Amino acid sequence: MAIVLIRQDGKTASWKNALKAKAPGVPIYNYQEDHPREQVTMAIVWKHPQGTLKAYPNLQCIASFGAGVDFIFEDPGLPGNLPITRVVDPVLASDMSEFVIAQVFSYLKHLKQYALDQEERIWRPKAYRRIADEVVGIMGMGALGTVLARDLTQLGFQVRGWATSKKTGLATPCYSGQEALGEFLTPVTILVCLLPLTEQTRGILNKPLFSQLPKGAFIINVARGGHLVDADLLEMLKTGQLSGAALDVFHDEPLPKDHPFWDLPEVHLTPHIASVSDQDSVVPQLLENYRRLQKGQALLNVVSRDKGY
Ligand code: OXD
Repeated sequence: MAIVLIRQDGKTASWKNALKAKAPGVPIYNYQEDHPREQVTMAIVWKHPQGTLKAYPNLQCIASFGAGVDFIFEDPGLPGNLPITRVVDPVLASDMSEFVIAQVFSYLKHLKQYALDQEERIWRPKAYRRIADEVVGIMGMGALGTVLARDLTQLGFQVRGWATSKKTGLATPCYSGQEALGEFLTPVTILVCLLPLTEQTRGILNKPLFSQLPKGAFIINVARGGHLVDADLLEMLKTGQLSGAALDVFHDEPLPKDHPFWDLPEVHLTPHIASVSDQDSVVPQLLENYRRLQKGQALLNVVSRDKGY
């Protein structure tokens, strides 16, 4: 039994070292080195080149290095019926919450605008906005969304959630399904997308949805670029239906140099860094699943192939 690591972002060596440090006896390979493919039972992947998984005849599990698994389901060469696992990690959730809260405050307190004004030596106070007046709507009330909802509520924001399917036992009011989307959106001044990317949610951040928000609402997308219809956002910013957006994820990453988002002061761009898997926290759960696989035990954090997350 062995593990192969498949990612193309130059971080394989540090992940391999971190895994090896905790499990010195486990054979762990970078997919680009010479290795006995028939020994590999677990592939840990992040945006792997499509088709690479087919080279492992004895694979028993595919694990994502992160919370998202959309790129795994997009691989036409995905071997059928193997369990797919994702990372569910309190550090990933609290990092995400911190990042979104930073964007919320930056928007509310006009910090980007003041930074731009400073460059031009312009003294231009803007209308003050208070936490208590803001309704934050969180689309996606899973492991990340529920932590964000809790933290924003503690800060005094009015918070509501929306999920594609019914959720029970949440501390935050949560709307579910297409039929409740309008009611959910009506008072939302700041909309955060934390949904998994599936066929159901692709392109969900579109003109019909934006039109149901109050005029001047702000969008934060920290989920996937595929949720957003870029042209619709551009149009809604132009008409003033939306006052701005904080975008951490894009259809193509890095965002192409000629994309119109780069030139808009009301768009706050970050390079997919909202929350990044922390090795200290994630390595133990990846190895725990490898051990479970060896013992034939049920794996942790298995995703549903039907739902796509
Ligand atoms: C993830 C991500 O899915 O970083 O973990 O986007």
